[in-house]
Amino acid sequence: MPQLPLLDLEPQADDVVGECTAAMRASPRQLPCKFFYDRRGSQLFDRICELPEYYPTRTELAILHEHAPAMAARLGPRCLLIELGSGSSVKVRKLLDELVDPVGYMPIDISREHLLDAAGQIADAYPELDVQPICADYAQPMTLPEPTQPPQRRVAYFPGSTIGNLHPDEARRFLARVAGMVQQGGGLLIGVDLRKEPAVLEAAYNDAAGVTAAFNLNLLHRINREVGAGIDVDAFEHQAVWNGEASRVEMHLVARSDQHVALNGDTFHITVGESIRTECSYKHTLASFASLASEAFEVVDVWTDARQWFSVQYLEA
Ligand code: AVJ
Repeated sequence: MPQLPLLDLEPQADDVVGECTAAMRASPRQLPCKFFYDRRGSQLFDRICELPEYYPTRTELAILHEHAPAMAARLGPRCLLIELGSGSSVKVRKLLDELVDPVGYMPIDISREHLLDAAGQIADAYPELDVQPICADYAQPMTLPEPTQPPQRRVAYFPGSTIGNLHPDEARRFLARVAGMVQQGGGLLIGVDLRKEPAVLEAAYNDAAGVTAAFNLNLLHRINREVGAGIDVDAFEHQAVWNGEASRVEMHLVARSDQHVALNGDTFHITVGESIRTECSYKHTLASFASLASEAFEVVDVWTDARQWFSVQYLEA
């Protein structure tokens, strides 16, 4: 495997205790969903993606599979592709297979080991491609390095509908930052989950096999493991509800009995039936997303599946 030139922007390690304590003080009580993904949580998430009820991953992959040539044509020749939160760099391959003379691929991920591993595999599979891994938190502002060859256009790639985890004002700020990153005339290829029947949505976040429940409860296990919080995890129950007014699926952990959660010197009293909100997953319509993005980007192409359950969209800055 070739040695890749890692650009290490030394992302700050997450302050799990501090952030969780602060979030628990909020009303309604909440915990940050980014903390789902420790080793165990990431394994559970991989299993979620395989569940029959969890349609987003397979639907997005099918859209990519069918429309990668059209997407590549839209991105044009000699583009620089910047992936935000590249993980194992699996979805990008369909695109790389179709792109014409891309000048580079910059995967950005917070997990150094995962990043180097995935970037090495991409470099092996695409020997002509200039691969520049960047270890950074893509949610934080950063200055990107210049690619070795001048690109025709910079395009950020943000699959997986991760944008759904951002509240609308956070999403607008995020999109504005991405627009700055790709510069005028640059683009964003983004996976956006769409609004659909509540029963379908609730099943996707409350599967029969209980994998999503385990994923949700793992957040409490993680806090116990990392800070010795002594939370009685069995006293909480997974719940996923569609909030139509806010257009989001919410995941909660509901107390089965009165609980005291000690964190960082604070004690939180949770009464039976009360809940801690652990995730919001916003579902957009094509119109609502275009309007959410409109300060930073114009939607120029949308690819969806036959049921219009998921979309991959090309936005221009
Ligand atoms: C990773 C944000 C796309 O919201 O569908 C899956 C995370 N949570 N099941 C989503 C998740 C519960 C997922 N995203």
